[in-house]
Amino acid sequence: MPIDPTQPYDDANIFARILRGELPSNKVYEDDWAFAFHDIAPQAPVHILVIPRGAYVSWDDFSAQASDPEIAGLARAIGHVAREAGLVETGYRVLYNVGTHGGQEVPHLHAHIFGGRPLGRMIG
Ligand code: IU
Repeated sequence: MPIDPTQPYDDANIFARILRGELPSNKVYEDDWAFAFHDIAPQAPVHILVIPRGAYVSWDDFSAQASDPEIAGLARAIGHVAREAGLVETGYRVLYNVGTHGGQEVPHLHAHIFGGRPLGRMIG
């Protein structure tokens, strides 16, 4: 069920619980700004989610309210994870779903990294 991106941040959302270590995940990377793990239902041979440590519902509040170091930290983590996954030579896709029309289902900002096969013009 897609979320309303203007809803207040819910500290009990599943990715917040993964960040706090209350739920398991297949972690690939973490640093001061971001945490990355394999998507539980991969849509490509490589499908990794990268999330900020901060409490942001979507790209909307993150882009408006996050500090420059938080934004840079997430961007650098995405690039690092893609390089470590061996995706640079063949290329990859970074995608943020936002809100209802974007099909966002989990109300903690997450970047999808897709790779490992030709992705075509769009996913979704
Ligand atoms: P979306 O952008 O909110 O639509 O994507 C949510 C993603 O989170 C989706 O690809 C799910 O497979 C993935 N996911 C997950 O990896 N682990 C979970 O426990 C849940 C969703 I719930």
